[in-house]
Order: sequence, then structure tokens, then C-alpha cells
Amino acid sequence: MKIELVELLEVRLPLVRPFRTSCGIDTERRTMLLHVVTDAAEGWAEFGGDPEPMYSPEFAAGAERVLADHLVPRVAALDRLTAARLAGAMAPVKGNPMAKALLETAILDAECRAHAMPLATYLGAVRDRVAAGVSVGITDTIADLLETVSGYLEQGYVRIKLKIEPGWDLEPVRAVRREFGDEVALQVDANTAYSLTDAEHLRGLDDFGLVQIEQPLAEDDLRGHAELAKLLRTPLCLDESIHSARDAATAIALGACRIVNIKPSRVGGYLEARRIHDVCVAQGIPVWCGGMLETGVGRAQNLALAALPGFVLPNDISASSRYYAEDLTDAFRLDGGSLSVPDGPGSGVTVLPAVLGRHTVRTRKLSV
Ligand code: OSB
Ligand code: MG
Repeated sequence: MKIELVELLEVRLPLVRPFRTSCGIDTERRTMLLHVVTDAAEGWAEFGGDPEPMYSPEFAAGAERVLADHLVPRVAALDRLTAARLAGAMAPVKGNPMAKALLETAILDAECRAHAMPLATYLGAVRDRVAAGVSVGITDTIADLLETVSGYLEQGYVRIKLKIEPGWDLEPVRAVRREFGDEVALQVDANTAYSLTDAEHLRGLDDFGLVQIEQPLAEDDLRGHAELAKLLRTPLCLDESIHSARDAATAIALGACRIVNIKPSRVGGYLEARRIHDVCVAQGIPVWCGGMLETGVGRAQNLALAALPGFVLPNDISASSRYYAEDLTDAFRLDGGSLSVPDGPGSGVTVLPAVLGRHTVRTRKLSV
């Protein structure tokens, strides 16, 4: 393959309801799509980050700069372009996994399309439907929370994840358990909001039969997570702390987690995501696919990953209607608690030009 065009599109889509976490509140998703045209096929990918570095140190304007000045020129200079060769070409550039994931994923999408192969097949999928959970933001009141959760349960989501932070933890969990019973698969995500001195308080969560507590402590605090894990019965899951298969192996060896949330954007793309999956499977650690409120462009690709055998827990991959009034692709619909894995070439979805046009605020060609 040879790259003919790399185009970056800044998009803004209003969320159907504000999404509040311990990192901040979002009322719209502002991100970038990367569109790559090669001599063989076109590919698309979606940036996992936000305009501000509140979840990850990467942010949209920084990633754009890294892509334009450092990544695209290196990749365009490759004489035999395949997705698997990108990591080597980009390795001299330190860090910036979300920017790297954006470029690698667009090329991977194009490569799969050029071979008329679904991304799911390329990655090693073993199922054609994926269990859908839903991530529920912090609300103003407990009543608002119960109403929101009730709506999602009625729609058939098979697992509820509550965002928590100090001051919004035991009480919302207790209220959801009281209202909806012990049968609901329930978990929480703190997005690094606690410290080890909160261990005694967090131990209160052990009473509620949670599936897992996601990322209670700081991103770089593997030791703290290992200590906390010894004090709690509820399994710990890591999100922000895991950037690579090596990180996953380290965290597991230290006893810092019993479950791993794999987010392709956070770990540099789908190829590293698959390596993390493989490390976890070899160690008997269940994984699930996390999300960054992706549009259909990124969600289709996450579905392909979540079809791998080690993804045994419900994923943060919800129907289009949970996020957007109109999605950039045909809408993903929840059916029996799951979403179907696209089976067309590449991501298996096409970007709808009219919808894309309505939500694109800027387009920039990156020279190749
Ligand atoms: O920590 O999992 C997270 C969204 C933005 C940033 C961080 C996280 C999330 C989610 C959303 O929980 C999950 C989804 O995309 O449905
Ligand atoms: Mg998380």
C-alpha cells in the first residue's frame, strides 16, 4: 500500500446527556477522525482523547501536532506499508499512544479493506455478538441516578458501571442495589480519584457484591493498587495504569489487578490491545473493552476487538442511542443485551457523509 492522502477532521457531537466523571463533565464529544487514502483502499479511525488532558495526558491539539510533524512523515516514508510495520516506524517518537493508535488504526482499516477482510477476523474474533454494558456518569441526585439506571436496565444492558468519586461512592451504590437488587451486574470506576489512605472507606464497597472496582488510585501507583487489593475482597481492575502488554504483565505479577480494561486508544492501537489480551489470557485474567464515548467509527473497531476469546466480561460498548442522537455511522442497536460485530471489510461501517458534514468543524490535510 502507498499513502495518497491523510486528512484530519475535527468533529463535535452533542451527547444525549452530560457525562460526569471524577475527571470532569462533558456535554459533547469533541474529537478528531483520521481519514487515510491509499492506492489500495481507504481507512478511518477516531482519536480516543479529548481537547483537554483530563483523563489522559494526551489531548487533541497535541496529538495533531505529533501526527503532523513526527508520525505521518515517518509512516509515509515506509516503502512497504502495512499496519504491523507502523509501530517500528513510530517507535523513535516517545509516548503519544493515542496519536499513534489513530494513525495505525486508519492504516489497519485500509489494509483490511484492501483484502476484503473484517477487522474482527484479522484480530482473531471468535464471536459475532458482544455483551454490552453501560457506563453511568455522576448525577446531581440519587433520584436522577436511579431513573437513569432504570432506563438502561429496561433497554437490556447486561452490566451497569457507576462512576464514583469521594462523596459519591457508597451511597449511590447502596441506592442502586436497594432499588434493582443483587442480581444486577454492578461495578464502579473511580478514574484515579482515591489514595491508599482511603482504603478503609473503600472497604465499604465490599458489602455490595460488585464485579470490580476500576482504577481507584493514581495511574502510576501499581504498588498502591497491589496494597489495596490485599485489603479488599472486590477485584480491582486497571484502566489508566495499563499502556502496554508489558504494563499488564507487571500489574498482574504485582497483584495490582485481577481484571484488565483494554482501551485500544490508550494502549497505542488494536495490535498492542491484542497483545494485552494475549498476556491476560495466558495469566487467567479476564478482560473487557473500555470506551471513550466513541462514535460509530471507533465503536465498530472496539466491537471487533471485544469479539476475541478473552473478553469474557461485558464491555463499555453501548448502543449509539446511549451517546448520540445521530451517529456518524449506521446506528448500533442493542438486542438481547448485546451488539453485533460488523462483518464487512475493515471496521465494516461507513461514515455517513451528510452526518459527518453536519458535525465537522475543521478539516486539515497532513502532507505525505
Ligand atoms: O474511564 O472508562 C473510563 C469515558 C471517557 C473517559 C474515561 C472513561 C469513559 C467511560 C465511557 O467510562 C465508556 C463508554 O465509552 O461507553
Ligand atoms: Mg475507566
